Amino acid sequence: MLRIEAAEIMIVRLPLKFRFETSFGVQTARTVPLLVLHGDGVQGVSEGTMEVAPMYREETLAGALDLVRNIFLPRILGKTFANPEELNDALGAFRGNKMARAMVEMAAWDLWARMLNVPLGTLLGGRKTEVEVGVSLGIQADEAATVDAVRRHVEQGYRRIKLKIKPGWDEAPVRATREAFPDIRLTVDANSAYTLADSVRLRALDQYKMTYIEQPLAWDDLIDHATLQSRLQTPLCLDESIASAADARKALTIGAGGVINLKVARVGGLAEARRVHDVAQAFGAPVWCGGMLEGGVGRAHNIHLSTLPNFTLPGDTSSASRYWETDIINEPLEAVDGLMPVPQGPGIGVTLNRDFIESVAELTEEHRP
Ligand code: OSB
Ligand code: MG
Repeated sequence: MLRIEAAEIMIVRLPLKFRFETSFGVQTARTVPLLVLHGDGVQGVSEGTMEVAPMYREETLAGALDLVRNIFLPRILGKTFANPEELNDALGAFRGNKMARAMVEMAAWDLWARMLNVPLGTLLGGRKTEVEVGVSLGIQADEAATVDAVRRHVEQGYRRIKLKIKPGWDEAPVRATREAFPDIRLTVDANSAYTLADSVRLRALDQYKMTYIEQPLAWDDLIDHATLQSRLQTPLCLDESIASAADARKALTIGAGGVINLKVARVGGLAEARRVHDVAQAFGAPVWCGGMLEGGVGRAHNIHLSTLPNFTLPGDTSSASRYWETDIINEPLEAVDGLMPVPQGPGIGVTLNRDFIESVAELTEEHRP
């Protein structure tokens, strides 16, 4: 049984080691919300991926924390559930707000796996002991800087290079990268910066033999992506537009893309992520695990999810040391030759670095029934 005795919310601000520019803005730090659920002498932990401002999708950190504190936690504190799915049902049948909900659900899964004394990936049905990973590289100053950044990461063994693009900065970095590295697995991510009116520009990318083009069109669109896909040879990969297994089914039914970037929080938690994984598998569409510049807790969750069988393309879960001088967990999460070891031990297999968290926390709260 899953008994929820108490909860903690913590917020830490972590400076990024690199400047991360995408079509929607520049990030130099992350504000990381953490949720710890306590029960029967065990603790389960999760990390929120919503940002302070709604640039990627519509959720905000403030809105999500308000929901977690005032709606979700009161429904589970002091209560007992048969499993994480039953706990998720108790959160209520609300609209949207998947990232807020995922925070609670993911902590419950970690707690559950620790109570059962099994790795989270195993509990979800995954088998791998290491997962293939690539990197997501932000927009660089020019072609030379792009090729330099690509070279550094290819040399480290990353299995796929993803370049962020935007209108006016698309074919140039792709061409330069392809010329320097004819054989690497290459992709681009536009984070919704284009419209159907850009079809011809996007078609120019077909010649660079990329594995996929990620989320070229609007964050909430499927229909235009299907139209665009009919005009391109390169498969489209959907990120922002997939918020549920139903979205995945609809997208794959209408041919809005051939690949799904699966982010747990975006779809509302691990159980729904597994359903997205299963739908894609039924359609013969590969999935890979996306990243949101997570700290060690979110990163560990991502690695465990990636052990499921239809994660057949390298994910974005690159080494923690790329991002942070000091992480929020005690264990290193480092890829070797593009393979990220799955942390063993119960649950997500990592532990909070409480001393570090306390030293940089902007907020810590305890909630009891
Ligand atoms: O679109 O995949 C994305 C980061 C923040 C928001 C959206 C995205 C990303 C990344 C970074 O691409 C992936 C990572 O290294 O965690
Ligand atoms: Mg993306």
